[in-house]
Amino acid sequence: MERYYQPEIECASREAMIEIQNEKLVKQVKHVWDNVPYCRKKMEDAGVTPDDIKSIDDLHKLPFLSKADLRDAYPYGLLGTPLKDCVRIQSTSGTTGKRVVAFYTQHDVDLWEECCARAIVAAGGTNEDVCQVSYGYGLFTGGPGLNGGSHKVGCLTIPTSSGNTERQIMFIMDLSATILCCTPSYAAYLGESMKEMGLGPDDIPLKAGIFGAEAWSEEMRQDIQNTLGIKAYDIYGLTELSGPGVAFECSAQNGMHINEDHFIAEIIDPETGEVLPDGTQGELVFTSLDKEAFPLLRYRTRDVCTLTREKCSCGRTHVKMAKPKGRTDDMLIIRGVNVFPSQIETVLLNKGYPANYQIIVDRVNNSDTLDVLVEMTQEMFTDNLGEIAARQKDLVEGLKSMLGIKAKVSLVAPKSIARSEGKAVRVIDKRKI
Ligand code: DLL
Repeated sequence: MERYYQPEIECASREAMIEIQNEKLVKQVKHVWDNVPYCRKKMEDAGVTPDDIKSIDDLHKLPFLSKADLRDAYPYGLLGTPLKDCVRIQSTSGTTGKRVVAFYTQHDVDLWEECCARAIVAAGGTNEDVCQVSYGYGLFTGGPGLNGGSHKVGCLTIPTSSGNTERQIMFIMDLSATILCCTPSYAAYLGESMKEMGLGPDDIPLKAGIFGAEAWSEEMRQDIQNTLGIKAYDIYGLTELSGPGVAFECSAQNGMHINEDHFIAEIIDPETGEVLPDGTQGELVFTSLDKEAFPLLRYRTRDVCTLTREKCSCGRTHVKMAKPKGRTDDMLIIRGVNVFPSQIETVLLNKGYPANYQIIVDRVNNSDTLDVLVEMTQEMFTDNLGEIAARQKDLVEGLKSMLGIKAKVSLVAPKSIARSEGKAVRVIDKRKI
């Protein structure tokens, strides 16, 4: 039987949800206008005042907020409350530019943890579960978010944080962890390490995993599920909006319910900014409805995906987002063709390779090159050059039919590509160096 953390909200009728959103949006726009001069100026420039926003139908009138705005306003420019009312910050890694620092009041932390609790219950979690949180703790939101959610559900929480794989496995086995929370790439690595220790799916006490923070394919889900003997659920979020738990998967495992009582989602054309209908692929934009300290209106995530309102078998009514295909800024343009790393992953996993690969893009003689390093499994590993050549040819053909362009494939020895304990770095774009 499907269980919910907050059934009255998670299964609310569409009409009830629209009413909640209308009321919260009007209040939130006024909050931003009154307390965030940076955004008030943007609204004034766009010729909009809070009086123009009477319901969610007026959302499109508000200007977008982008990562560039967050950088401009760093560190305090988007604060919606006095600093003395804030109790926490979290921050992004800043690998693609200046760090984003997000602020939280206690109310904001509570909402965030509630969203994570919904995700844990949707994955079957109860107060009888032992939940191992192997996302990094610290400035990254993964550890703190799932930790808070796990407490709210009443699970026994094991805050291992990321890394130290042997210790992770020791805790899973000794304390009979039933739920594992970490990035999918780390889950795959834990699975690989357990297999090497002779542990099969039936020996591992885990029953569910809550994996997110990076794009992962359906094929990778199957792989992790089979190795660990669990159901693997996707979870999505970003620091700017709180962290994990903006959206999460249910028993249907085919898309993530967005916590619509806290976040309104829109899909836009990244070029024109036009709002696109459900089912159309575009850039995901979020409006946070009741965050106090960091209240973002129409924030452009740069994540590419689709939304659907089809009835879900789990009984939840919130809109679902498909697995993000990647980010508009992750999208590689190779010889004019758009390539998402997740498409490459799909080809590799479908052909029985592990999710250990590296994509190297370069420009040689004014032409883009795409090199894919693919790790062989121990069973495939051979010194028979003919066999390797045949495998490489098969992969080149598979990639050509998925991407429409030719890639060079190199098969490499098992364990030769560095494993990640957090978000995996799959792409090296030398054109940018
Ligand atoms: O990654 C929050 C998080 C932690 C989500 C743990 C899930 C689990 P940031 O570091 O700010 O926050 O990175 C946010 O990561 O815009 C997406 O591009 C990507 N991302 C997050 N979850 C998913 C997912 C956390 N399930 C950025 N699938 C987002 C694909 C994801 N991409």
